[in-house]
Amino acid sequence: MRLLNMLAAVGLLATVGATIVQAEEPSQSGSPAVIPVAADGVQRATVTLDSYSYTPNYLIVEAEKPVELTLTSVTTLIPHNFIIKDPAGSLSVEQDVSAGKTVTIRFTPTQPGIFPIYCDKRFWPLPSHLDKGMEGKLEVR
Ligand SMILES: [Cu+2]
Repeated sequence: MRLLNMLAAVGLLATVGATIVQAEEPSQSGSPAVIPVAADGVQRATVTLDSYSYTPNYLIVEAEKPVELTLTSVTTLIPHNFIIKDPAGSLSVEQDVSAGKTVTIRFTPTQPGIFPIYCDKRFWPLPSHLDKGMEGKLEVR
C-alpha cells in the first residue's frame, strides 16, 4: 500500500513536471482538451494511442467545422483502432492504427452531443480493449 502511494506520488510529480516544462503539450488523459480552430478553419489535434488508452481522451470540438486528428500509436506490438459512433447516425468514424504507426483522419461533426470513442480490438478470449479502459469522448458543441 505504501509502495502504491509512493508510485502514485511519483506519477503525480512527473505529470506536474511535464506540464511545467512543456506547457503546449496536449491535455493529460482525463482532462478535456478543447481543440483550437486553426486559421484555415480546421480543428487539429494529436491523439496518442497506447495499451490501453487515448491521450487526451476527452476532445471538445465545434459542430460544422472539419476535425483533423493525427492518431499516433506508441505501442510496439498491439494494434488498436479509433472508433466514434453516434447511435443516431450523424457521425461514424472507424480507423485502424497499427503498432507504432501514425494515421490522420478527417471528419466534420454536424450534431452537437457527446459521443463515445473506443477501441474494439480484442484478442479472444481476453477482454476487449474497451473493457480494459480504452475509451474516450468526443464532445461536439
Ligand atoms: Cu486497442
